Amino acid sequence: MASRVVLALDETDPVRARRIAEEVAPFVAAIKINYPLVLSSGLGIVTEISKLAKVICDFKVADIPNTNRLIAESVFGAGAQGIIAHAFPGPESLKAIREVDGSKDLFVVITMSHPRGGDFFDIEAFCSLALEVGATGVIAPATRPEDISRIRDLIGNLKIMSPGVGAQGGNSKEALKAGADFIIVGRGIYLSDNPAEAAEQYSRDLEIDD
Ligand code: NUP
Repeated sequence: MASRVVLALDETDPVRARRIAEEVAPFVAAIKINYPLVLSSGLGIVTEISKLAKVICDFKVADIPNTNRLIAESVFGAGAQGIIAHAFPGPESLKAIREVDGSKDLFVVITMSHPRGGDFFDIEAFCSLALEVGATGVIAPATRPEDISRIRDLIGNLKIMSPGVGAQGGNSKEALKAGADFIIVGRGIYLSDNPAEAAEQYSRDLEIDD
């Protein structure tokens, strides 16, 4: 059975983060690493964890094409399989990431999961941008399944990864029913007493045939 769960490893203690990654890796499709862990532990943590699981760097890259390219070179060079970028800087900024290494995964943020997190995001324009640049997939909020459904209709078969499950109030099954391929869970796993068990439980709840 393939897991549809992505761990958001926002644990800032590198020792704990390494231990959680080792325990949880067998039960997740990927481990998402964001600024809190890299700022506390250095980019080397991406290399270490990418030996245990597929790593997606959630750096919400949002710069001019040249800077996006430099960031993507570092991230992919460190061993990450994927990167998350913002859409609003436009097609050239996203294409610059794609051109670093077309075999890596690029996920584009369409709208965000927190309260009023969608106020400044243009779902339709960002979905067409994700298609135009050949993104692997998009980030869409489990806290607003109605947005996931709308995004699914706009992006065809691009992958949808949905954060906001658990601590932010979103429901994993609702997100999948609305069209998500993967759910992203952070605190619901890494703050639990038994992260491996929590990850396995989230994963089992969403079981699908390979
Ligand atoms: O819209 C978004 N919402 C969100 O929570 C886009 C994201 N990338 N995230 C990230 O997902 C957030 O930065 C964190 O790393 C993770 C959710 O963590 P948690 O709320 O499950 O602890």
